[in-house]
Amino acid sequence: MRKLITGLLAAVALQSALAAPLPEVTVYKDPDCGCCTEWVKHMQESGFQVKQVNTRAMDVERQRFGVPPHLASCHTAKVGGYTVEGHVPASAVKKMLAEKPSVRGLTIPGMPANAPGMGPHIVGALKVYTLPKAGESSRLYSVE
Ligand SMILES: [Cu+2]
Repeated sequence: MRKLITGLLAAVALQSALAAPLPEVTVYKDPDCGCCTEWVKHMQESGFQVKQVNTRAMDVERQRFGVPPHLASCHTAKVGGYTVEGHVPASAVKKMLAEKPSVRGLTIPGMPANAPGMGPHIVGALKVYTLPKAGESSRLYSVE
């Protein structure tokens, strides 16, 4: 019985965590980047409020947010204290916000054709990696 109650309480806690309002996303991107704008639309359609910051110095922003060149993509976002690099699907961002992993954030390095904002998202074929904290290494976070 106690197990059942604990389980129910956990379910309720998870549900209220999921129902919590999504934090605002701030996206740093080049003003001429078309796929970056498409990713912004994807995030908005997934329920996020998105603030856009146009800049011609993305390499400076990436350095500021701790994104190493080999994990870099076209735009960098901040959400809930995490950094999100590139065309990471909203589903993975929501998973991270719910799970609160001890990482700097998430990335999809480069610009794969099947990622949201690039082309049709082939669900189950998109690998999302962690943006590691200093001294740690990147690992696979989820397949979306
Ligand atoms: Cu892109």
